[in-house]
Amino acid sequence: MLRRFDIGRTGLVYELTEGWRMLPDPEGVGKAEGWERGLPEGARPVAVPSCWNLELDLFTYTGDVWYATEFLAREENIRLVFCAVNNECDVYVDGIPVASHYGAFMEFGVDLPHIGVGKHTLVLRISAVHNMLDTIPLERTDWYNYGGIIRPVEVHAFKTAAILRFRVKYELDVAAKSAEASLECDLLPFADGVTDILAVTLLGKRIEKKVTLTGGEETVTLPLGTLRDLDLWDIDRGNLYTVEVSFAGDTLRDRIGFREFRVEGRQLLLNGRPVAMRGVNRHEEHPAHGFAVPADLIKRDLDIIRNMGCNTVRGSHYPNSKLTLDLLDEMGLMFWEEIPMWGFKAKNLVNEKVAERAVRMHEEMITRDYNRPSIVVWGLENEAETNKEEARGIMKTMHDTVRRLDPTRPITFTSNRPDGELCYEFADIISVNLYPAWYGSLYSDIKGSYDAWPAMVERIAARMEEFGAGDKPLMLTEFGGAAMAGCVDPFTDIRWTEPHQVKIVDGALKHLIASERVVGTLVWQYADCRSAIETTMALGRPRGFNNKGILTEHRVPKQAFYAVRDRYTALGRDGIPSKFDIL
Ligand code: ADA
Repeated sequence: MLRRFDIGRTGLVYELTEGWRMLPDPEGVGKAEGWERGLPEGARPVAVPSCWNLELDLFTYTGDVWYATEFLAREENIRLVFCAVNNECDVYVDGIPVASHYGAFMEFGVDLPHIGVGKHTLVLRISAVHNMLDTIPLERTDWYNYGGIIRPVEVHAFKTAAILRFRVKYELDVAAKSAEASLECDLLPFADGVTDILAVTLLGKRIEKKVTLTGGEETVTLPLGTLRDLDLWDIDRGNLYTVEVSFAGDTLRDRIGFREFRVEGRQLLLNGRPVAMRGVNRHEEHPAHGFAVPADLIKRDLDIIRNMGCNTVRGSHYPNSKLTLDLLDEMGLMFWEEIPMWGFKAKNLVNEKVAERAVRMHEEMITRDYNRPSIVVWGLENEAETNKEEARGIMKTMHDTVRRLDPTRPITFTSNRPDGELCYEFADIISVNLYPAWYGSLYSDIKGSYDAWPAMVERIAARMEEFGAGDKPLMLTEFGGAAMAGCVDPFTDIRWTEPHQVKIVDGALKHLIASERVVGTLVWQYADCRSAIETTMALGRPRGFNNKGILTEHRVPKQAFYAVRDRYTALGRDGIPSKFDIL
């Protein structure tokens, strides 16, 4: 299944799932031996999408792996869309290098003009080697970086031009339920001087403009006028509208939703009403599938999350699949999207390659997802050394990039060093991750107690004031503790037991929900996930897993799940506690 709706392409579009073979290349001989023209004996059949670290002999392998298959071009011009490849890859078509791409979780397209109708070979060299200097993510993360073609490969076919994508931009008048809208469309001609009518259909209206394309890719803007009688997108109300664009024999559809999400003083407003983000952090991962999580499991995750009373999901720590976003849009769940920049130190933050890669990742993420009503905030990074002067340069660059590409959505990043934070000015919403009663090193003077939160919030708020961010909204975006499923001990304060996890998570929610200063709580984490080997060694991760899930990796609830569900479902769907709520 490509999407949850028909994207309407006139030319053939299909997912390239058949005929794949793969071959690890630990010695790096593939290029010298000409594997780009076809894989030698020994290549094994493989399903795509998939993760090679789930093959038993490749459980910890990160080096080069080659993949090959054939595709059928039913038109003269083809665009291959790689929904995500982890991490670095070279793409060869009919033995010729056509593209290279860096960065997992990011979609990229490869245009093959005039490739000609018929069968063609496709070969990829993929490497999932990460380091501790300039890769995003670094080698050390708290998730497992499964290598492979982790999301589908799509084949799109065109006659004379391609509608690559479009963005619908609008100014919403919430009270009047109307919007002043325009469309920005990226077009790619496959011949010189393609002239045709660019036509947009939305809400029964058809708007046209004559367009002539002379060179390469071009962005065309079209005013859509005032759109009236809109059913707004909102929490639990996935009101979506289909936009259809056609040009030069190609058609493309996307869905949009109209909503206003903004920051006003210390509050978050959705369609003019104060809301609090209540949710979980979710890795798009499963031990049997790695990152190639199947559609039914994604749907199940989101059903569980909504039934738990959440109105928000944080896509920690990377852009999620298009299918996940389709479902979030439909279900009326708010989403936080970020790039996989995790735990960067000062020396990484001043590295030029890191800055260049981070900017490109933000561009790719926003290019793919601009139209998504469910995405309400962009996250710049997670837990970097933003208390050091060295962080300010890259944080400003990333902030300015995101703001330029999307002036409408608030920007945030997560800080785990609120005492000395130097980058609050690059966030519209202040997001803090803290693990009292679990790690306990930060704020150690008030550590250990499950009731430390009111004092901690006061202290964070005081520091925000001091750093000029006193009037910004504050969210607690990670807190929690680990439990081994089924581990129950009569002495409930013992680490790794389920009751101990309940005390930590429930204790946090009790205080944070009651705090007028805090407008968001995101529990770490939705489900247990496999961790990186380096983190397992450094931080102690029994089973090699991050066990802070309130469900197991197989989505079996732990006791903490019920505690979170009770806290969240007691709130209205806007997440705001009633004044009469008693702790
Ligand atoms: C951090 C990080 C998470 C996870 C968590 C933990 O806050 O952002 O990805 O590693 O700590 O479990 O320690």
